[in-house]
Amino acid sequence: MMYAPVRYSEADYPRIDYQRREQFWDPIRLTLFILAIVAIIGIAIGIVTHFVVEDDNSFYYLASFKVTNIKYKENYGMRTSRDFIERSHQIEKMMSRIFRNSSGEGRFIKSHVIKLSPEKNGVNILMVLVFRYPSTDNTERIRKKIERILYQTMKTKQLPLTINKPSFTLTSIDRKKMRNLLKSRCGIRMTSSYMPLLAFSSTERIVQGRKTSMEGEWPWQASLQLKGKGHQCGASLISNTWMLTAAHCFRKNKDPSQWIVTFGTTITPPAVQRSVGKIIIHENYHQETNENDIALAQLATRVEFSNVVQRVCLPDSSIKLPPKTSVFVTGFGSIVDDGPTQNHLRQARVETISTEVCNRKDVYDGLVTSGMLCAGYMEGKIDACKGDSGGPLVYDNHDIWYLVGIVSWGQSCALPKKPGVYTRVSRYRDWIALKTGI
Ligand code: 4AZ
Repeated sequence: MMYAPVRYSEADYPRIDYQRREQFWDPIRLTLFILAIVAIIGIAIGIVTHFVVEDDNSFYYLASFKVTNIKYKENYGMRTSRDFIERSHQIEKMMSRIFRNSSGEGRFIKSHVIKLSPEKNGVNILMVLVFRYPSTDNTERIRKKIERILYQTMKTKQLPLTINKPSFTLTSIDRKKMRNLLKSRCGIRMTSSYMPLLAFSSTERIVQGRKTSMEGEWPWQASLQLKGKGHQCGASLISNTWMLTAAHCFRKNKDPSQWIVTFGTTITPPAVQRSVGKIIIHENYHQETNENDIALAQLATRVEFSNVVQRVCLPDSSIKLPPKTSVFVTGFGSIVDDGPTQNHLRQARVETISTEVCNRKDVYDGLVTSGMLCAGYMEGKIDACKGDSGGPLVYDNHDIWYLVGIVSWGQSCALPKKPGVYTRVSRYRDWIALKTGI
């Protein structure tokens, strides 16, 4: 069908104009317009994030004060003593109670007691406090705020410890100073104690563990590698030169010059690398029975402690972990029996199992001796495996981590009634002191 040709007249112009306007929103212009809107929203979010999140800075303070309602005990001088640990925990808990509610959501991060010293009619306490405030806030203003909160709480709340107000001093310190102060303490992670340990809910498969997500989560973990052959075993840093590992790691090669050590959550690239200067294998290590499966390796040059490299605490010989205590094993070992080494560090939560149960006929039938510790699950599924050997089994006592076991042996990995067997570190406390002076 044909139409008669259109005759344009003046009256038609508005229509043409209308059509032009419609064409303005052609696909290219529309895309550009949407992109511009997205960019504006992005920049706005960026600005907000910059002020709210990125600029959220940590502020460190050194607090010193006298507590008058307790008496000094000699063991307070020894940081690994039960007395020191219990008292420090009480003080840290009190600080958390004071600041967690009053200083605003998430402002108070953590506190650590550095030193307890004798004081006439009481005990002097030196501790660090970590807060997070936007960096637009100034150090002095925050210091005043902290003091105000503390004094207010002292007036209004019944605290377990009586703080002598005139003795209280609060000094702002920088991150480096704080790290130096905490250097004297072992088993501390520089991650917030609020960070969740997701291994509880993980479905990933050490065997059925999970990848550690944060650098510095297990800062004492080391990888022992043979030159040219790669990762062989795990190890744990116990001072700035000494590491604890399993004797069986050196079965094939005891020559220190053939070994290197790396730290960090990945083997490649490592955060820090060192040569090995010395290897000390327990004199009574028995390959056939796995007894005394413990060795020391000394780094050729010391490591600097940092957020990602830190030493773990050694437990007193008196430490007792009841059955079903929650502990963590970490390593670069395989995730299936006879599988390959993992480049990314993994962790798994396991539970201690009594030697009595572990020695049952249907479990290890008497093979577990007093220098060994069983951990895992009777139903299997979660366990250390090949390549995790020599690595740490650690216990968290109020945010301070202790090396309670060294991955040693087991029948295969994660089988029912065949839990992991670890060297019981507390049994070797004197041997370690004898060899290293630690
Ligand atoms: C190993 O071969 C090994 N399931 C280490 C740990 C365990 C088993 C074997 C524990 O090095």
